Amino acid sequence: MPLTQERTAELNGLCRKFRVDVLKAIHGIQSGHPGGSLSVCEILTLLYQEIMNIDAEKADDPDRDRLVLCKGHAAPMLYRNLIEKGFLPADSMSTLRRIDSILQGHPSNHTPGVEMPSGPLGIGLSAAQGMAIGLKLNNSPARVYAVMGDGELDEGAVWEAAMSAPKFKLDNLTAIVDYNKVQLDGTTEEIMPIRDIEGKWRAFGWNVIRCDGHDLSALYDAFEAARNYTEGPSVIIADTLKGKGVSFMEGKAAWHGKPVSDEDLAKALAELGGEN
Ligand SMILES: Cc1ncc(C[n+]2csc(CCOP(=O)(O)OP(=O)(O)O)c2C)c(N)n1
Repeated sequence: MPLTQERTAELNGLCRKFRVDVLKAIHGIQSGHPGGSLSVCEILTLLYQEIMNIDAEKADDPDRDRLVLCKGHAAPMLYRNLIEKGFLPADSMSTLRRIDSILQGHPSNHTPGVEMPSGPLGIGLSAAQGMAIGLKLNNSPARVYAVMGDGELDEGAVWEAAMSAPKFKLDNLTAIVDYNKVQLDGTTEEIMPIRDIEGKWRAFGWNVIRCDGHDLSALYDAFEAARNYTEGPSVIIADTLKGKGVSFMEGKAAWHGKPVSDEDLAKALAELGGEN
């Protein structure tokens, strides 16, 4: 069943609200990563608010779905989603990156709902693969999602995991590449050209699905296609825009990790639909 128009509109509304809250939190502490948090918004929101089988009341359910945010610097968007699902207190966004806060700059396993600490790029897919193997050994129906950045694909360890997941026929594992074509201080083309991104994953034995990573219904169909593929792991190459939703941040490496000033916040909120 495709996503209904009504539900798509609700989820788009949540995405707008989450973008506002994430920018406010980054502005509040004057540090963090706006660009990659905004580009992964629809991917994380659709997974957490619609697709994944998770419940804060049964946080230890062995059959819960798991998500590894391999690009850990986008933690604010993860936290905002976990708040919405009831894993974290509603007012916790304002504690982002503060000493003793449960919301650190990168995901920590002290934070309810976080399945895997991350920050160092390149390790998340291996962790997700381990979870997927364990779940299969236990005959669990749970699925594992690994959300990566395209700059992260520069890391060799990604390709070790990419090579072994098809060997273990991990049809319960879906990798998503937030393909925004920008990394920390330049474009992916400048820093380390990925060239044929689809062909590379295919050559490693993955089922490759390509879609617009800001179009919720296209993303939903991509996740359905991944669920229906039973020969092995799937990867969704989601075309996105770094800084999506805020015109002066879009496509700009400068907004990878940059504090949001008072003026920036005011302009961004005006574009995103004003106050929350
Ligand atoms: C092993 C490792 N090397 C370097 C960094 C520093 N770093 C943080 S984010 C980033 C760029 C990541 O680019 P991408 O994966 O495309 O993220 P996105 O554009 O989606 O934010 C780098 C180099 C890191 N976190 N880990």
